[in-house]
Amino acid sequence: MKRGLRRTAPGALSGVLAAYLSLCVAELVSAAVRPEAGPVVAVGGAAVDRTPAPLKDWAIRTFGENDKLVLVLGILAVLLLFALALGAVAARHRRTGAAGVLLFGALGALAATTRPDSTGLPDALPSLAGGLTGAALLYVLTSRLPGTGQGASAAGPAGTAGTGGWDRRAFIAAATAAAAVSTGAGALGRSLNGASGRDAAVSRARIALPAPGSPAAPVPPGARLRTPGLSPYITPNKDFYRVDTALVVPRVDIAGWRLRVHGEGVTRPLTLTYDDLLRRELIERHITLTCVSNEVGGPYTGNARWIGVRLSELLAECGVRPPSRGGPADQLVARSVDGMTIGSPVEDVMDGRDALLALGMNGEPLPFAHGFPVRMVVPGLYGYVSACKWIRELELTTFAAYDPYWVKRGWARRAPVKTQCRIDTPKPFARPRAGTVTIAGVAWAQRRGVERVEVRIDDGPWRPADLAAQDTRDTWRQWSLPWRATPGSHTLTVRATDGEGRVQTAERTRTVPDGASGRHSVVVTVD
Ligand SMILES: Nc1nc2c(c(=O)[nH]1)N[C@H]1C(S)=C(S)[C@@H](COP(=O)(O)O)O[C@H]1N2
Ligand SMILES: [Mo]
Repeated sequence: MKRGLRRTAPGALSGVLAAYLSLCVAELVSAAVRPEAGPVVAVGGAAVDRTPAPLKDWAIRTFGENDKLVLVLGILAVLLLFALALGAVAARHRRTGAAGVLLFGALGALAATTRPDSTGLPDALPSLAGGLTGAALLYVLTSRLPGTGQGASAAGPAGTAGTGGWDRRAFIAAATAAAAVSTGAGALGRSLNGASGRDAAVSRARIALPAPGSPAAPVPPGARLRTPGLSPYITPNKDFYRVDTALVVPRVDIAGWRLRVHGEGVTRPLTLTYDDLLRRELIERHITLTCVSNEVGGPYTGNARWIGVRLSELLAECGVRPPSRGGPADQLVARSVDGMTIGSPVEDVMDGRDALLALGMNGEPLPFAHGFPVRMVVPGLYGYVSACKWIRELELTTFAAYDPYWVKRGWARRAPVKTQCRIDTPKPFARPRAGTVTIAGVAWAQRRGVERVEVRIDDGPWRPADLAAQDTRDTWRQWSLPWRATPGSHTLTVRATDGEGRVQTAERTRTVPDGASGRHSVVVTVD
C-alpha cells in the first residue's frame, strides 16, 4: 500500500510535468503557426461551437464576459485530472501512459485542423509537438521513479538508488529541470505570439480615418441626461459590451486583408482592400447595437458613433438587387476571419436604413475586440444576424440554402430587435433614503424609435417618465423620473412604447430563439 503510493505520487507528478511541457511547447510552436492553433484555444473553440444555445445562454448569464476565461480554466482543470491519472498509470505501465499523452496531442491536433478558420495541416503542429515532447518526458521521468525498481539502467543522471531507479534527489532535479525548460519555452512562445499582435496594433495605430463625407447629425442638446448612475448616451469603447466566440481576439494585419463580395445575383464580384474602402465616401451614424442574448435588464447593448461605407451602395455596385426588386438572393452571409458566419436579410440591408461596413467606432479605427479592420452594423437587427466582426467575405445566398452559425444552434433565422427598456438607477436591492429618488435608464426600439417610457411603483398607475430628446430612430433614448420614495420595500417597473405606438409586451420570453421580451423591474428598500 505504502509502496504503491510511493510510486503513484511521483508518477502523477510526472504526468503533470508532461502536460505542462506539452502546453508550453505547443505555445512555442503556435507562435510559428498562429496563436489560434494552440490546443487549448482549439479545443475551447470546438467546445464553444458544440455548446447548445441554452447552455451558452446560461454561461453568458452566469459568467458574463468572463465566460471564455471560465471555459479555459475548465479545460485546464480537466487536463490536470487526466495528467494526474496518466502519470499514475505511467508509474506502472510506461508505454500506456506515454501513449495517453500522445492521444491528447492527437485530439488537440484534430480540434485545431477542424476549426472553421483552420489553415490546414500546419495547425496540427503545436499539438503534435506538444504531445510528442510530453510523452517523451513522461516516459523518461517514469522510467526510474524513486523506489520503483523500474528502469534497468544503472546510470541515473545524478547517481542511482539501490533499486536501480533514480533516487529522490535525482528525480527532483530532473523534474525541476523539466519544469524550468517548459516555463522557458512557454514564456518565449507567449512573447512571440504577443509580438505578432503588436505588429497588428502598430499598423492599426497608423490608420487615420478620413472625415466622413456624410457626418452624423449632431446629438441634440437634450439627448443627454445627467443623472448619476445612468448609462452615458454614447458608450465608450472600453465599456462597450463584447459578445463573440473568439477565445483569441483576431488581430488582423490590414496589409494582407481582403473583403470578397460574391454569390447569387452578383454580376460584378468584387475584392476590396482596406484602402479601397477608405477611398469610398464614408458615412457616420449613431446606432445602438443589441445582443439577442441580452436578458431583460441586461448589459449587452450599447450606443456608438460608427464610421463606414454604405453597404447597400457596395452591394448595388456588385449588381445585387433585393428580393423585392427581383433579386435571387434573400440572405447576405458575412464570414469572418475566425470562421463565424452571420446571415442578414438582403431586403433589410438594402431598404434604405444605414447598414454599414463599419471601419471606425467612436472616432477611432475599430478596436480589435470589436471587429478590426471591418465589421457590419445594421440598425434594427440583433448582432448575431447583422454585426459580423473581423469580416472577410460577403456571400449572397438564400435562407433556404444556408443556415449560418447561430441558426444551426437553435436561434431564429430572422431577428429584428424587440422594444426594451432598462432601469439603470437605482440598482436592484439599493437602499435609497426616503425623499426624492431619481429613477433613470435607457430604452431602445431600433428602426421604430421610442415614443414613451412609463414607470410604475408597486401596483400603482403608470407614470410617464421624462424622455431625453431623440437622436434617431436607431438610437436608444435616456429617460428619468423623480420619485417621492416612501420607506419600505418597493418594486419599480418600466415599459416603453415604440414609435409605432406599440407598448412593450409584459409577456416574458427567454432569449432563445429571437430575443427576450418582458418588462424590467427592480426591487429597492427605502430607508
Ligand atoms: N466574428 C464574429 N462576429 C460577431 C460575433 C462572433 O461571435 N464572431 N458575435 C455577434 C454577436 S452575437 C453580437 S451581439 C455582436 C457583438 O458585437 P460587439 O462584441 O462589438 O459588442 O457581434 C456579432 N459579431
Ligand atoms: Mo449577440
